[in-house]
Amino acid sequence: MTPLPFDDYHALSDAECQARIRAARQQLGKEAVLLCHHYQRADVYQHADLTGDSLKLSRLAAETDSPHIVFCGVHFMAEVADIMSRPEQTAILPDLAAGCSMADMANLAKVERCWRELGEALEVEANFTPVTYINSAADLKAFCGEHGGIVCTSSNAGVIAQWAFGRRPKILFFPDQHLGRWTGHNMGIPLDEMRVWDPDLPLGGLTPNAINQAKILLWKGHCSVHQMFNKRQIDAFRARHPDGIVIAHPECSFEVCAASDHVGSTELIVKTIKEAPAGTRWLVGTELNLVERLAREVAPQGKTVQFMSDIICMCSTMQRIDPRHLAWTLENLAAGQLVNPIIVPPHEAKLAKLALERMLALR
Ligand code: CIZ
Ligand code: SF4
Repeated sequence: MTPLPFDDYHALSDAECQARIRAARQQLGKEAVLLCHHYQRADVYQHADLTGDSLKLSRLAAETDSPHIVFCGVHFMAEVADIMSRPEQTAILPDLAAGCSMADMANLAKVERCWRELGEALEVEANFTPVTYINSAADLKAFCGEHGGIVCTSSNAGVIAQWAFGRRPKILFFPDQHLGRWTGHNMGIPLDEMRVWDPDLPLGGLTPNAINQAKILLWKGHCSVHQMFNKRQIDAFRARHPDGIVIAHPECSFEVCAASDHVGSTELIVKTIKEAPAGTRWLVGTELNLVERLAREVAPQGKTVQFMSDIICMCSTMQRIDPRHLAWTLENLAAGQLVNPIIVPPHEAKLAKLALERMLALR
């Protein structure tokens, strides 16, 4: 049997898609569990069994009995779900084009070259702990597993960095320079001891002396969504609403984080605003779908939630998981056809799991 072709779904109306998603889910029952990341669009999010950040979702997925984990998120998240779930479970990404532009800013060839070049400047395995943000491909997590390194998320980066410094005096942090810088800053590391490694320049654009003096090398990567926020937007909000509270994701620039009242992961942003006193007003620097959903949820308590940017910026890759792709995936599953499974090669999965488990052991 060949899978149902996606082309047949292009012409479906939104209402038809929604009805077909519901029918397929009914038919599948416990055969499939549907996970949705906080950044997922509302017309997909409404079908979620489980919601959360990438880490929470992977933990929850592994706890379910369902053989099929339909991950409405981006590629690296489905990889983590595959690695952390039981062998008989399969992670599925409804559209394989749902990548993460930040994760794509580092790849294994470039990280291996960086490691080699650092090895020419000093004894790299004795000096650097590699730390990868969870927003990275599985082979980079495996690299960390193999070289005494670890994975971090935006919720636990501080604890992870402490662990890393406990093992070796320096950190190579990839792929998000902003999360790395903010984490180092919170540990009291001066900005000039955190240097950007540009993977497109020889020796990262640094001198051996600069490398020797640095505590953290920050990979030159960033999130295209979170770079849309700036301090001018915060200043304008504070001028209009002196009692307003500003909360930002650590993928935002250092300037934005430093000008905010709170900085934290999506889980922290959601929790902080949900638990805040009635009547408070918030400016939020993270993805639009999350902010709009949160605004609707807390409006009945008289809380006002406003998006930080004046222009619309969504995670366009996450957005690719739309009702058409979801209907296509689920109807194929209901017909006994597996489409878009995400399978991390076993050798890579084993090393990546080592780096993930080192993280999970810490919290
Ligand atoms: O780890 C995640 O889910 C991401 C991408 C962000 C966050 O802060 O939760
Ligand atoms: Fe990647 Fe940015 Fe999208 Fe998060 S918001 S998944 S970091 S592109």
